[in-house]
Amino acid sequence: MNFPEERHASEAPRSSAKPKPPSQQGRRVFLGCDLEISRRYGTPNAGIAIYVRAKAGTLISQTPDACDLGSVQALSPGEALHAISQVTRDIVLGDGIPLLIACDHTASCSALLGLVSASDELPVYVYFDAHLDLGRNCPTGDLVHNGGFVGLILQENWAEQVVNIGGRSLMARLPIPLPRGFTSLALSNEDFDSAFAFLRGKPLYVSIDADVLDLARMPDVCCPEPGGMSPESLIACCNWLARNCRVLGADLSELLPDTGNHDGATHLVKCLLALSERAS
Ligand SMILES: [Mn+2]
Repeated sequence: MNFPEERHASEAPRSSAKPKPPSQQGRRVFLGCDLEISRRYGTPNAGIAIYVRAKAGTLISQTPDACDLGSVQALSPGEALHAISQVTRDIVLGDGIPLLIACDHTASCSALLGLVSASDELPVYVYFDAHLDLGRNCPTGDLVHNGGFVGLILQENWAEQVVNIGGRSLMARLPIPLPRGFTSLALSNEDFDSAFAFLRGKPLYVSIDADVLDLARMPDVCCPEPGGMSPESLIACCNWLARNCRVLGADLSELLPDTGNHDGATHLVKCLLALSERAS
């Protein structure tokens, strides 16, 4: 992958430029956001990145090439959006893979923008989600929220194409024409080689909404929908994408604290680690 000019030695070091942390090179870099950005739908989950660390922090610290920058320090959703974008950009410029743990799904937009600003190629935006988040039931232009941000990504051309996996909500099933550049795949089996053939070799940004998982197995999600993917199928899918595409960054959102022994946090962090596993 080519990087923007500021990465070249001849351009570097300007006194105002932040040096690239060498510890990030080639690493999976976790980043949290504990503030809700723009929740229109579902149960609020502020503080979820701290919760996920409490449940799955050991998994991160025991992964040799992973590190955790902690949560962005922000006093408002606007500040959080800006911080996520800046830090994601820095991670990508340092040749790391950003892995965001956020509250509402809107935060994904910000990480995608940070990644795009640091790269000379537009990724495919792949998101696992029971909902399409296209804002098709909202007034025109009302897209900056967790039920419309994918419509914003399409409208602003922030991705080469957009691919939903696991859409099953009522809106997702309505026979309304889908926007150009958008695909929704309902995986009925695990023949990923044929289902994902069109993604092979492409640069991806992958976003996981916890509600893609089977509600019976993982009920602790902000916008529950009956049915869904098994946890085993989701991780198999993540492994396929990591092996056959170039995953440049990923995120996780819309999870609630565990009400039983489902341990969605640990499973979903494993999915982020699977996605960011680079062939050595
Ligand atoms: Mn959703």
